Amino acid sequence: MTGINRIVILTGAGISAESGIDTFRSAGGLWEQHRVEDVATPEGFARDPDLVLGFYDIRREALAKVEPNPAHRALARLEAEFAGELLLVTQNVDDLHERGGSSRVLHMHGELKSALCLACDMRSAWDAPMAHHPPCPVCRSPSLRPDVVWFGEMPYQMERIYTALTATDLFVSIGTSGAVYPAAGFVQEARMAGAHTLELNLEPSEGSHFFTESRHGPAGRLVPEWVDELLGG
Ligand code: BV8
Repeated sequence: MTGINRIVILTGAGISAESGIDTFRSAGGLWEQHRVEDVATPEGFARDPDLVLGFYDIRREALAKVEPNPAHRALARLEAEFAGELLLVTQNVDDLHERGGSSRVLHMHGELKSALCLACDMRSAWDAPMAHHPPCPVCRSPSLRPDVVWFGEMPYQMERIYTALTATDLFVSIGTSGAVYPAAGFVQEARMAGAHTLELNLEPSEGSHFFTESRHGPAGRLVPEWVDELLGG
């Protein structure tokens, strides 16, 4: 594709599916095992903090047993070889983009490997369980929560994302159902700004009709193919 100088990419759970991480809405996915209200809302955390901390401990622990897949590595190649501006926004809280070689990743819904202290409001890199209420590395208070964005909470760096969406030439959505806002609305922002919009997903998402172009299949095949095409092989 000629004339592409700016790209914004949004990824969702589907890009990590082939690495063996549960998506949210596929059969047997994360939300089938738990009620969203119980494990991914501030109210759920207030009601039963140990249930929520345990839910995220299991997911953080699972990360050590999985590897990035060709889709993550293709986006790292794009970051290294694309001469224009690239913003990679992910809804995922896993670290597979980083482990796949991407160095600039915007985690709009936070990260499993980060802890937020409710006492001092500081964030710390975190790779251990949290259900036993360990002390905050900064203030020592036993007040850590997962540094992830729950339903009803404001996603991170929204200003930066919207600024990029209004100036981008190309918006690519990879492996997301388009079920959760504000991420699900990004395609419309990009379209209104005149960008070409491309969806790479296993099947049509809820927002498929907003995209100029949709390709359906596993990210592990579609993303390397698309990156090859964009970079000229
Ligand atoms: C906010 C982090 C406001 C935690 C997550 C009514 C209408 C519209 C909106 C709302 C509404 N009621 C409430 C809202 C707002 C709400 C929302 O959108 N609710 C939905 C359910 C209607 N949104 C929020 O609350 C957001 N905050 O609005 O704040 C505000 C304003 C001012 C001040 C304060 C606040 C916050 C939402 C963030 C929630 N956190 N995750 C955690 O991970 O535990 S959400 C979680 O689900 C993910 O992060 C992701 O964002 C979201 C969707 O998941 P996907 O990534 O899309 O995964 P999914 O399983 O759904 O789909 C996978 C896709 O991959 C599928 O399409 C599948 O086909 C495909 N796939 C599968 N395998 C492959 C594949 N594709 C390619 N290859 C494969 N191999």
